[in-house]
Amino acid sequence: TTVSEKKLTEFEDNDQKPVGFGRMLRKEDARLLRGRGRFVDDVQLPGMLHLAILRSPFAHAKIVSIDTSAAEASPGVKAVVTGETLKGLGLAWMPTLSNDVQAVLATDKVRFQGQEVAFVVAEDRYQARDALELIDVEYEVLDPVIDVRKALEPDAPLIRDDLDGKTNNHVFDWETGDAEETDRVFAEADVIVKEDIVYPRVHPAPMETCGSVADFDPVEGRLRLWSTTQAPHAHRTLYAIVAGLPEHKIQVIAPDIGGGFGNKVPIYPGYVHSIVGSIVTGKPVKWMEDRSENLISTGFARDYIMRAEIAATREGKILAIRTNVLADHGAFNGTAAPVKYPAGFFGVFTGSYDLMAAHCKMTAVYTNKAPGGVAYACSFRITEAVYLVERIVDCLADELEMDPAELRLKNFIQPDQFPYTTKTGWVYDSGNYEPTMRLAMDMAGYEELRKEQALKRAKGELMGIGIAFFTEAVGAGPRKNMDILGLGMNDGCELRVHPTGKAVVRLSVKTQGQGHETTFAQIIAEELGIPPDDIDVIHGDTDNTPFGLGTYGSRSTPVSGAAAALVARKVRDKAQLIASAMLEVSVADLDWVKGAFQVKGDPGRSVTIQEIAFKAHGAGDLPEGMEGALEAQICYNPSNLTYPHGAYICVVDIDPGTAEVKVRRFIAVDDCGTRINPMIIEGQVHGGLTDGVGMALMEMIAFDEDGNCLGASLMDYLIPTSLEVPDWETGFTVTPSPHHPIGAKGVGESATVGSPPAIVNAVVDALKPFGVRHADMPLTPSRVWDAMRGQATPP
Ligand code: MCN
Ligand code: CUN
Repeated sequence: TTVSEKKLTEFEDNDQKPVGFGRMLRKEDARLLRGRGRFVDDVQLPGMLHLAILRSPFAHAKIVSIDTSAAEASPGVKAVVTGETLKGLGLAWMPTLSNDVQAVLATDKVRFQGQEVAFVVAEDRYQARDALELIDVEYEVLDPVIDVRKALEPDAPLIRDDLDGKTNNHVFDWETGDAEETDRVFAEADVIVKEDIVYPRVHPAPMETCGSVADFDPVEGRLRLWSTTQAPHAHRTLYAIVAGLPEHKIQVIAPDIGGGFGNKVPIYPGYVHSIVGSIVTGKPVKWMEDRSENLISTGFARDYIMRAEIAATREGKILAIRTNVLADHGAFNGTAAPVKYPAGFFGVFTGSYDLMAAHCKMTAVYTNKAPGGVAYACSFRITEAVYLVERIVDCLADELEMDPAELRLKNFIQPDQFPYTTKTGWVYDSGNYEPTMRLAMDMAGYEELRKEQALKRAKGELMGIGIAFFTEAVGAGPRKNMDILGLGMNDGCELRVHPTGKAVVRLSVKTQGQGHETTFAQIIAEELGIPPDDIDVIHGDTDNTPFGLGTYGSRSTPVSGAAAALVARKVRDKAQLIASAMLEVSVADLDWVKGAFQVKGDPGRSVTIQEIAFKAHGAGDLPEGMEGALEAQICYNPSNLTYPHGAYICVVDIDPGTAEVKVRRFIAVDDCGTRINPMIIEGQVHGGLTDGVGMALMEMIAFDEDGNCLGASLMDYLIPTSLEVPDWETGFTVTPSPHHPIGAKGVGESATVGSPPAIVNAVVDALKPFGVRHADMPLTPSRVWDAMRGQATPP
């Protein structure tokens, strides 16, 4: 071994390795840190061709003609495919995850800048790109709909004239809560505060862009597709339905994924192009986006314009919240949310507070922008919901001249109220909010910070303290009311313990960096007492894993994590029968001590799980009626979502001369129930907090009035680096989920959900001396500068 490898090994050995839950270095890092990861772009197949996509330069334009002859004659080119070609195959349109349709390649017109118009397959990537330049498309430019507020005006250009009978840009109306009751409570309230709040369009921007390698074997009629997908099984089923290929002849492989953040949930035209390309050429075909393509054409996030109103008593008892939302869905409704939840889980906008009434009315519209909507660690739009409630609660605190921490503490749902049904019908499974809030305040030294702020204010210095408290609903979801395009949201899990006591567990979810290869081994280890290093986690390959809906909405732990624990318990039950035969005592006389069955009252007589595993496969008889082997499988349908919560406190300083915001401190206390691997949880939280700094201060996908995307590179779409973020201060409380077999709740998106309001609340708090009550993200120096001068920047 080299010196560095030796060092790494020593470090691993020094780290305590739990048999079960606890801190443990990630098993996958041995591969990823040594550069041995295998990503889609690492896939090289014999004779593989390369695909490049011609994209629309216009946001809205009629396609008059396309001339591909020069491109076809270009060196190395094997195929040029347009929408017309696909139309002939019935493949020009595909369903989206929201029961809309999206063009695989544009036929009639283009509807957003960056939309797919044609593709070229060539011997190498450069030849494919060069040939794109030779495709001659004649466009007739149309007026675009860019301002979402104008999308429903009677004279607005019609975007979706492909839809039968469509006469406007309306996508859906959605309502939740009780309008009448809410109006009644508002009418009787002492205090009403109203604010227009915009959550701008942002982009998940994973380090690895999207891509695929398709390999269609015409002899066997088999398709193998390596693709950047967070949901391999759901994708496979949709390919089967769309392309009419038999599902058992399709293998979707999601190899290592370089970050997903929701960007890799939808099915993109590019994946379909690579499949068509392979069928047409008879060769494997690789498609890999560049950064600009990823930023302009793949799933965006947020883009909600929200009017928030809150009603309260003079003493600060919050009575009701109502909101009106205008949602920009882009040119195709490509949102990936459970079918019955067109606005995702936005319905949890009542937050962590015990209200008398709540109501939301939402209108979603088409615009000439890229499709998407549910992405970027959003927990199905809980990002928007939490931002709304935590911002408007701060506005109320300002109106009442109350401390924002005190106002929150006064209105929390109390521990004895759980399970708590919100006024919008969500059943919060558990929670204990005050200790979490108090811990964050203690860690921050809240009283001291307020004193420091008062002193600074007296000197004209700008310091702000922002609080956000959130409750999330994660773990979609119960089959009774949650499905994606008719597929129930449950997860399978299979576990095999080999004769020597090593095990393999097969999951239907797929990690994109969350560390599943470690934490799922830890779940099995906790249940069976087999060391995590002896348990292999197989995932991301539809041929080798059970069906399930994949990783998003922080559902892996709530759903698949439960499946893993239960499948291990099934194995343990069988192991107990074998142990009783081995020890010649009845099953009831056995105690489980982690890793072994022991005769009650006689600890000297015991058999380990490894010994049982050998017996299960070994010579000699097993108990009457028992098959050999030690394995089990399960399909888990959760009875409810899990409801993690957290208290975040942010301290900012603003330079009065440049209006630059510096995040000085950030305290994050998370409660995700039982903690499987605290190190991984901290990593998830650190990442999500960094996302929050990006969204609150830097990130926005903006458009000019012609619909040109202004954030098409990482020079223009700013994402934070280690320089913009502080040393995160994390803490935790533990309120286990009562219905989850190990009491765990999801955490993968908590910090992205909770941090933007904490940061914005801190900035607005700093700007209080200027009479500022609200300012919209991203709080760039120019926006903060405008806010200081009493000018609102148009979104
Ligand atoms: N975990 C734990 N104890 C808990 C809860 C979770 O140890 N009580 C661990 C889990 O075992 C898992 C990780 O934390 O290793 C995240 O678990 P979970 O909250 O179940 O979320 P998922 O695994 O389903 O991940 C999805 C979530 C989403 S939806 C987005 S978006 C996001 C996020 O994860 N994308 C990520 N975090 C990301 N982190 C990385 N590195 N890359 C992404 O693309
Ligand atoms: Cu909303 S992003 Mo994650 O659920 O894949």
